[in-house]
Amino acid sequence: MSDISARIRGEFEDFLNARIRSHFEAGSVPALNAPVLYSLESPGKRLRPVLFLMFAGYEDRGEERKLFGAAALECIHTYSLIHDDLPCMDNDDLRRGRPTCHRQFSEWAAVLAGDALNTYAFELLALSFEGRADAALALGILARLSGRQGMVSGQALDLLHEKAGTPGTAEDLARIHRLKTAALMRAACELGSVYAGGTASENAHAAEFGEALGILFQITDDLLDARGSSDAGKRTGKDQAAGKLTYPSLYGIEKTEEYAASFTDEALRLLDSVKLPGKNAVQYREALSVLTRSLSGRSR
Ligand code: GRG
Repeated sequence: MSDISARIRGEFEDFLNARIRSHFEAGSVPALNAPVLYSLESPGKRLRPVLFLMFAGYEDRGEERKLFGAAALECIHTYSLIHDDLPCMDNDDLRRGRPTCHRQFSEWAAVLAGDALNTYAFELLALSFEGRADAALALGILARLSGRQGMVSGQALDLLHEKAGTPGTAEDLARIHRLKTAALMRAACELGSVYAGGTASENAHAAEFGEALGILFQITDDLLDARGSSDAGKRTGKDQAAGKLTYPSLYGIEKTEEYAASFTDEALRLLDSVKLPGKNAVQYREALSVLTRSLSGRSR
């Protein structure tokens, strides 16, 4: 991680642990606060908020509205992890190196924590864009890409193949990756660009880069699981045991590595055409290039 990514991540983390904690607690009930904050504050890479902030031209801690927007993305991501870990889905005991939400609390608490985070994300995005003419555009992007035109549909297709044992094709796999994982990364970059007042074409370029990065991210996640080399605080070798449709299961490890290399090139090519606003633009472009190239070789 580059210095500037680490700085943004640290500042976002502080915002989450102080401002978001007190904001959430102020309007909620203790039964919900505990599982929500346990999951939200557990150590994640904060990739989606960092992407949003870079595309929004984030400069410093004083920019609370940008940080609210970034937190909206982390809330959607955290809800998806909580629900994905439930016994009826992936049935995981460990997440981010800690017991999963339903293990630490209960299934009902985990379902409700996910529900609360899902809706809270829209509350935060509304705060972020309050008073702006493009607020409805922003809310619509997050709703679509986290829902029926993105993550939830991707999860449904993924589980259909896994649970029903329906054999999947290369097209099915590409679609699942694009919807389940890449859609939220797309939303992060696109919403950042919208926040910065990007034109329709600038927003589209940001979205395309985010999607390519997300696809690359999922392929490398599958590779880590297949190689059993993840230290990401979760079990590995799980995909194969569950009969999941993944790049390694469809193409084998070597071919998957070739795909990862070509998606890296594709994401870097798309990065050349994005507009990054603000005084940190040059550093952000370099940081995004480092991030893209490091995904193929990552260990977490
Ligand atoms: C339950 C509606 C619903 C959706 C679940 C995102 C997702 C969809 C499931 C998670 C399954 C999974 C492990 C997907 C791989 C890609 C991914 C999102 C990994 C986790 O993201 P990281 O590595 O996590 O950014 P951290 O913990 O760093 O935030």
